[in-house]
Amino acid sequence: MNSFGPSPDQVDLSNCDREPIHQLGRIQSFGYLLAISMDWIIQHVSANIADILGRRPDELLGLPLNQVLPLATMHTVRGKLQLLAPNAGSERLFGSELFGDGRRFDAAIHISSTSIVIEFEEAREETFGNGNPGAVIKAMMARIERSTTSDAVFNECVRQLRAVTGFDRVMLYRFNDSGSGAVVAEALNRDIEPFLGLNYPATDIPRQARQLYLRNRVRIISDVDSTDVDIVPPTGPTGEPLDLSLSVTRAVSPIHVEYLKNMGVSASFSISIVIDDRLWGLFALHHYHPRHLSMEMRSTMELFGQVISLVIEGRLSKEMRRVEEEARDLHDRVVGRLVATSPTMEELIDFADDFRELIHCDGFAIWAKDVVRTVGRCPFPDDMPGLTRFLNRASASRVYASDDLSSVYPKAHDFMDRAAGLLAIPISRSPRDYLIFFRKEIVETVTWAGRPDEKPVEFGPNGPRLTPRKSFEAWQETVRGKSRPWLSSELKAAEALRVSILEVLLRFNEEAERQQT
Ligand code: BLA
Repeated sequence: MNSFGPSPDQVDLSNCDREPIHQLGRIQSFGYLLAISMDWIIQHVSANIADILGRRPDELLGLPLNQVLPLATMHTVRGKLQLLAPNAGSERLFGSELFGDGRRFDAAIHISSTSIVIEFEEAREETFGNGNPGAVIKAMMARIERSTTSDAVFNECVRQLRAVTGFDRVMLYRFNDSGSGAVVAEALNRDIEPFLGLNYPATDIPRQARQLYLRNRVRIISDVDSTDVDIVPPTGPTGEPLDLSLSVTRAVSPIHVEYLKNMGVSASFSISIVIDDRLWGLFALHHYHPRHLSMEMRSTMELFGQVISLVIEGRLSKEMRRVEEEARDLHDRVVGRLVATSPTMEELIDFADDFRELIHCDGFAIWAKDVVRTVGRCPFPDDMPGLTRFLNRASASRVYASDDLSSVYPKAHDFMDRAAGLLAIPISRSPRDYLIFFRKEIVETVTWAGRPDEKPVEFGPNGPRLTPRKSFEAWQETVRGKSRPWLSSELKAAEALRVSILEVLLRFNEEAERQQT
């Protein structure tokens, strides 16, 4: 490790989003790197460069590139550079005889600040089944497109990825709005423990790593036990280490290496799923032995990631439209029944099942004229007067929802074991009456996906936190006292219900008044 890599006393589990993982000054040992200035003078090389060029770093630094690469390769590199848009990843070359001596290499070329970075890997024969990269993607997509629901798409993706790459475990992580995430699909070797359903905190993939995975959409870590290769010299003319954000051979954060080692994983490959410029999720592939994928295979999987991002986006928006349509139909049916039955405020409780179909919850209550009626799991009746006084202050005649009630209404700690989140619909003017939907604590509703008899692992210098089981426990801490969030589609349904109920009740009240006069 050179002097710019983080030392264990600089980076720990509490500040890992400050680790400069794009400037570690090292690459993985399967790669070779040359960085040249805009006037084609060699500024940096990887310490292993002699293995392919036969000349040591000190013999190469400061030389013009055309004294190292044959003319034809110089032309090719220039051509690729013209195709590069700023900040737009790297241009690639596969299986080329770059040094004019019969050996074949893959290369990736990109611009990093004021340097041109060329990374080389020995070209390997990759098996693409019977076809070529295009045929692989076409066959994968043919199967995936047949899946009708988004869950079926997720499952087919992980199955296809496992078949094509041969990794032991393929997971799809989906991030939620708070940055934490869950394994929503998994395909694995029969004798390993499943992680399906596992939740983990946002910090497991720190902010700067997510930003990198947006810019550089695939990430290979081919052997956690191999020794990284230093880039020499460690800093450039500006005094900064080379920025490896767009590099395809970038060395891995020691914290993440330890995480993988604690899990017994030797190789990892991830593919970003980007929707609306946001990192929506990641395919994470694990192998229990070292495993490298050729640059061509990684590029093929990068294309798969781009195509599948569009497919998932399309499926999700179609499903969202369907959910909204169903909610509208259901709403119309419920309101139709309300109009037909003309219930009093107290009799609205007979519609509990209808309301709960519209907005899913664990408990439902109606607070009307200072009396509470409940169905399912709700706070105790004694808790209700205080809660409704809180709602009178908080809700300002609108729908009010919180998935973390005790943070805004501390007395909710008293009934957190029954209800951690609430959505309230005011249905009269003051003193207010409400329909209230309650949800229980998340921690109670999810469980660790793994087997309790999981073999203990030996922990590295950063301790036991860096395993999925301990991460899961850390995640549980972050969601203690919270309920499943109220989705924007549910808030919309609640607002529509509020307006309809007010209209219906108002109409009945007016008619009742008219009949009395
Ligand atoms: C990266 N962390 C990652 C990645 C995943 C996870 C999938 C992407 C890189 C890869 O594919 O290996 C997280 N992997 C998981 C989780 C499971 C899993 C949750 O298999 C559960 C089954 N990681 C931590 C903590 C820190 C951390 C506490 O858990 C920081 C202190 C850091 N994770 C970290 C860093 C990266 C990372 C720095 C980026 C690695 C890189 O690209 O260099």
